[in-house]
Amino acid sequence: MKSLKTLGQFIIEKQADFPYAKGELSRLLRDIGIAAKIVNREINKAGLIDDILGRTGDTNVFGESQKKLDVYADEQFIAALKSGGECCFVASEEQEEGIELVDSGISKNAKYIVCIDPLDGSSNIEVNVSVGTIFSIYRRKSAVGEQLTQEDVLQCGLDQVAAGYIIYGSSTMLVYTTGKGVNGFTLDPSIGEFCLSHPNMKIPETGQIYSINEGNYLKFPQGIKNYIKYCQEVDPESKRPYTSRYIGSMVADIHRNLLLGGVFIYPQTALQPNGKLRLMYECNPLAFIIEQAGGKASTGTERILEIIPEELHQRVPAIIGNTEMVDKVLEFIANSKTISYV
Ligand code: AHM
Ligand code: MG
Repeated sequence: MKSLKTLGQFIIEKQADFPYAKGELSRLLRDIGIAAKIVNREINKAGLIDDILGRTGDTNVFGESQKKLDVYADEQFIAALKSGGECCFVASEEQEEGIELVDSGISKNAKYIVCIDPLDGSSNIEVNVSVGTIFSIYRRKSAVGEQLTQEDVLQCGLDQVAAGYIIYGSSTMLVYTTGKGVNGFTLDPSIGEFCLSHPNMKIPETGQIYSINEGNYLKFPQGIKNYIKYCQEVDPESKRPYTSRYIGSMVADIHRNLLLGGVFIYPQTALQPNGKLRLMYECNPLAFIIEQAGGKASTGTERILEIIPEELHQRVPAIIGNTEMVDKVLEFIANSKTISYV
């Protein structure tokens, strides 16, 4: 019988792969894993507790109403990063301004910056459908002791030293990369540990799943409309029509496509010229993971990981999946000549 390898054991074993001070990034990843378990516990009992489930009445920086679990997850991850002492700055989807932690005693020598969406897919919480946490880790560019700068906070996706997601689904999984492949860990609730279940994850080279909110069809650019029609055509040789699968939780949609092959698309629309999804804590970390698994991530015109961010909550269109399918979408976009929405 094979022995279980826990996330903690795996991180320590892989420390040698880290380019910088090894123990610090390990501790940071471990802290995120612990907060994930706490959040998972609350999500699992969400339907039971009126006080936890439901709206707080507050709105987040985008004017969207926040559910209590969003707020809870935000608090848990920030508290874990604060008390862990390895993170000097955290940017969260739920906070308009990033939070500097350098002054909080234990973090005064911290070298890492974390961008996090504490609970993504929040419209799915109340209906018992998978939600996720997405995180991205950078190393500060300025020296410890100096004032943090824009260059520390707004780094491009290629500078990520690690990224990951937690999917709170039929089982809870943590999937992460430090730039040397992707590994997935499933939470074993009986021992309360994430255990290595999906070593060296690779996205299949071909896929037959497309994931897009087709309700917005009329507002999509022509190239995306044409691609959707292509997916629906009957062509046994290319196994079309493809299957449409859209959960509305980006983590869950990307996770499924990572395992089965597929493309996730959230394009710009007539109403949202930059799409809906955020670069720093949604698209960049998932792009890093999918590229590390052998796939591709583009806005339609550029590689997501190469974008130089201008602001923390920047939005970008996203086309993420196995390379063959992403390339096909890009071909349709390039051939549609205009970005016309008609
Ligand atoms: P959120 O951060 O408010 O939860 O929004 C992000 C989510 C993604 O997980 C998902 O892919 C997308 O919004 C779904 O949006 P839509 O309902 O417009 O299809
Ligand atoms: Mg989100």
